[in-house]
Amino acid sequence: TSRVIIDGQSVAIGNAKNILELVRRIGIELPTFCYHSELSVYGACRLCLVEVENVGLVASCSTPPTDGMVIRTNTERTRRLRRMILELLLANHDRECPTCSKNTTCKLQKLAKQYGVDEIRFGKRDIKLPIDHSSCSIVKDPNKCILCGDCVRVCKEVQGLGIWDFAHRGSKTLVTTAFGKDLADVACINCGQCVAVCPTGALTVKSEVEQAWAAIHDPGKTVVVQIAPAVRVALGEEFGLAAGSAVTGKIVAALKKMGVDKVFDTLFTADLTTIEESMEFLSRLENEGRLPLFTSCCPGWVKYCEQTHADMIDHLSSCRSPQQMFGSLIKKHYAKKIGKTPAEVVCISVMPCTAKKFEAKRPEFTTEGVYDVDIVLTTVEMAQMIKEFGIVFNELEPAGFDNPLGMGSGGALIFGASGGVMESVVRYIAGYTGGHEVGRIDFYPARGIQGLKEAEVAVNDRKLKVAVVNGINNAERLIQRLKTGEIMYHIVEVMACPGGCIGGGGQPDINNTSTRIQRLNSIYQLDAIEQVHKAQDNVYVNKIINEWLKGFDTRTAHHDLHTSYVH
Ligand code: HC1
Ligand code: SF4
Repeated sequence: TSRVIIDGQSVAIGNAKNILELVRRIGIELPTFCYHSELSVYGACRLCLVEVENVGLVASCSTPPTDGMVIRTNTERTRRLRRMILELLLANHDRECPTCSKNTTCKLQKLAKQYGVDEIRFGKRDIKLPIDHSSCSIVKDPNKCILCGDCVRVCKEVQGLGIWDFAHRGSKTLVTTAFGKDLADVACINCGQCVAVCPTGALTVKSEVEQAWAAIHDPGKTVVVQIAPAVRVALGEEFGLAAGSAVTGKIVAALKKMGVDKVFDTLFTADLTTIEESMEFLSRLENEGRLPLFTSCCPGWVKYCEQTHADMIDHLSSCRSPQQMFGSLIKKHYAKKIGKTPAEVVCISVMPCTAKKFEAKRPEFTTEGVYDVDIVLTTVEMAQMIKEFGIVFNELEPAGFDNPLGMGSGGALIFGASGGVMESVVRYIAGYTGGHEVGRIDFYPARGIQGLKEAEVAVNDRKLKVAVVNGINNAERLIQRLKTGEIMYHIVEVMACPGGCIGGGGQPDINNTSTRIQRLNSIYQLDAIEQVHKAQDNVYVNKIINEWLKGFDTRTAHHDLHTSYVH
């Protein structure tokens, strides 16, 4: 077998694509801004350079290993050059670290410290480019961009959108949108994947923390919070817990300490979504309606479908997402029950997602002139508030959700992972059409972080073909095959983020496949121990729908739980 020698140690090349992978294998972490194992190799930042005997300095990320290579990772020259690169980047950088939202999580800051860069010998940049605040989800500060191109590649390669690209040359080079338009005016679906890979404060999530504190501190407001499925298996990482640690009860306890009035669960309306979407599917199936049915929970996917495949909008389920069904129930019904107007109740959601901020601001999701969901906090923003309040999170005693919207099935919980909506619908349909108790249904073909999953499921005498995709690039490929007639499905679940909501742009570090897998496994473990397995077994959902909406399939239910799309 072919081998190389790295720092005196012999290493088999195996299937390594580049030297960097081999260096990692021997337990050495080389610095890099632009290398992500799941994206194409760009080789621009040069920080990962190593010395190869008889060759000289090479970027380890873009150099394939060859038999007999003798490599040194740390030499006088690599050290000097790495520090120089960092110094030059800092010289051209807006050095506002203490007030930057990436302070302490910025990679440039971290590496400057790690490599002992304590002085910058070059002048300070004097130009200040305008900051783009136009998007509901993302803030772009070009003054902090180091041109690593990570955002360019993730948007192109994972989402197939290509919102970002390099413009101009030399010292004027910028990463920007087409024609330098505001982010709100381009086809960005707000998924936040570019924010997640950005090593500095150039791309950040638009924070709604201030609005949340203002609502909590306003005695005239009743503050109601919903917590999304994927948040509970990720937030703990912000407090040093292992990836996938389930911290549901601690999040509820923290919110209660902060003084919010009610803590409810998005799982409640995820069950409602399963029921509504399954009924919609069965009706389309019986009445030869538009199939495949596309799921509509993911606002990034919905925006993509609207802007790119207007001819396929009729395939989208008319169901509002669980977040928006929740907001609708709160503003249209719960407020009245507690004797308040919709404006007096502030609905906050805690989501793993940056696109949910955009979804909440869609004009159709309002009641009596106020938004159904007023504030959307990401998992990271929630953690920030817990830290700011001084709550010792890891020592919190878990607390339970409030009623009546605090209860959800295992089927609702798995919404947080790619394939979960599909599995939940399958659980419903199999139970519903069978007409008798069917017990637990574990639909394994829908599980896992793969970009495309396909399966067949037998319901009564029919075979249903289903597909699950995550990543818009994968969705686009599937749509092309649907359009040519090469494939046919009955239901297609689409989530924009790799792995589904567990890998959402609002979660703590998602640049790591094993983290995503751990969160996903944790979701299914929680589902396995959940007593209530299927949406239809959630008695609270049945009770509320009958009391508040006068039953399923009524005019009120249709009006409050469904939506229409922009052609
Ligand atoms: Fe998701 Fe959903 S599962 S979209 O992935 O349908 O954000 O977690 O809350 O709305 O339930 C996100 C997660 C979330 C909705 C639900
Ligand atoms: Fe692309 Fe998503 Fe970033 Fe928008 S948020 S620019 S769609 S990666």
